[in-house]
Amino acid sequence: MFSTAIVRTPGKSMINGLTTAHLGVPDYERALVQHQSYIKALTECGLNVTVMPADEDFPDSTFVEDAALLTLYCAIITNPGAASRKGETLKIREAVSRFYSDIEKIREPGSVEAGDVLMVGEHYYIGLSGRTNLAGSNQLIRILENYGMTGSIIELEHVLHLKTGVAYLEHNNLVVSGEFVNKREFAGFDKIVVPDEEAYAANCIWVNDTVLVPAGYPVTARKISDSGYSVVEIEMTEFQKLDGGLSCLSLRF
Ligand code: CIR
Repeated sequence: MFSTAIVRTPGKSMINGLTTAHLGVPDYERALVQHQSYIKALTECGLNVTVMPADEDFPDSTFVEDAALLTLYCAIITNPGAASRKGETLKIREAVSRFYSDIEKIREPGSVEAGDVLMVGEHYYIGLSGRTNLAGSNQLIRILENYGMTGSIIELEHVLHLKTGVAYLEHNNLVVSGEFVNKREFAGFDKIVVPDEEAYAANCIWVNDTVLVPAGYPVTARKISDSGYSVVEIEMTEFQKLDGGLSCLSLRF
C-alpha cells in the first residue's frame, strides 16, 4: 500500500516541454485543472500528497517520476538522460529528504529516468531507452542489490520510457501494449492487453487497489475494471501533448 505522494505543479514554461507527440501546445490553464483532479484522485485513494511549487526553469519538471526512484528502503535520485531535465533533481532531492534518510544517486556517465523503472514487489525492471543508458542501469542494479532488492534490464524498441507501455497493477497483473505484449521477460504475468488504438492508456497507475486510467480509453478501462479494480478516469490531454502519462506526474511510496 502507498501512503504518500509527491507531485509538482506544472509551470507556464510547460509549453516548452520536450515532446514527440504532435498533438499541439498544452493549454496551461487546462493543465492546472487536470493536475488538480489528479491530486484529488490520489487523495481519495488515501495518500498524503506533497505538492511542490512550479519550477519555471524546468519545463518538464511536473513529470516528477523521472527524477527519483523511491523504494521501501532508500531513495535513488536519478540522472535524467535529457539534458534539459538534469537540473530537476536538486529540488526533488530536497523534497524526498523529508521522507528518506538513505538517499543514493545515479552518476555520470550513467543516466536513468525513473519512467523507465517498473517496480514489481522488490524487483525492478529497467528499460534501456534514449534516456536510460547501460551505465545508469548497472549503477541502479548495484544500488538496489546493496539494499537487498534486485533489478534487470529490458531493451526498449519504440516507446519513450518503459512505463509508457507497461504498468503493474499488483496481484501479478500487468497492463501491456505494443512491444510489451509478447516480451519474453514478462511471460509469467497475467496480462491485460491494451489495444493499439488505446496505447496511451497503458500508462495507468495502481494506487491501493484503485487504478487511475486516462479518460477516453473505454476498452482499457473496462478490461481493468473486469479484472476486479475500481477505475478512476482522469483527463490527461494536456500532459499527453508532452508525452507524459499518469505515472509521470507523481512519486508514490
Ligand atoms: C519528457 O520528454 O521528458 C517529458 N516531456 C515527458 C516525460 C514523461 N515521463 C514519463 O514517461 N515518466
